Amino acid sequence: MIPRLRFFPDSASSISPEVNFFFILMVVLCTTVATGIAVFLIYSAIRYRRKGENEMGNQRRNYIPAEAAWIILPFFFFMGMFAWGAELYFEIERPPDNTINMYAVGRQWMWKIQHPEGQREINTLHIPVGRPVKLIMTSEDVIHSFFIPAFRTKQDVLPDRYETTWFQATKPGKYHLFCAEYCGAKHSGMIGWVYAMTPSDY
Ligand SMILES: [Cu+2]
Repeated sequence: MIPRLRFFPDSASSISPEVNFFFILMVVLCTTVATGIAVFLIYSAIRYRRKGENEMGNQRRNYIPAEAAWIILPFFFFMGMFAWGAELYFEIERPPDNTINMYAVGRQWMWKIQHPEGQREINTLHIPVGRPVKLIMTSEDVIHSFFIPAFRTKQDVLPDRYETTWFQATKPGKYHLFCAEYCGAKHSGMIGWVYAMTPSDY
């Protein structure tokens, strides 16, 4: 049987639907504009090609409406995308006030997690669904990156400083946790699981 082709990882956090939507919009908009330019370029090259030895170019200068249109329209489209992207970025970067704070330390080659109640775990992270969780992270050695694709969250983790990230799981399940910054020989083994649990199980 052919496995079903999947374009997106699971979508399981409060921000992931908007990130998906924004991503699709960017792809559609950029593909449309790039295709439009390519088609117009090819059409013009054929339509206005030099047809004989003696043919001289006939330049039309300063056709203001067309020039204004291709400056102003894309400007508003792309500024709109920028504004939306910035708004989404702030939402992703700024944790809400009522987070559960946990600690994560990256080292070659594992993730060490500590819960506020003191429990520790390695390469696994258990969180309750429906509550925002903030991770306060650092690294013991080199740069790592804490990446949970299903939550659409990725944060570089640096030695000698603290980084934070936050997420709120919306669906119970088991999700991949990766290190997304090449950090040495066993970088590919620096993986784990996030268990999003119903509050009663948690
Ligand atoms: Cu790493």
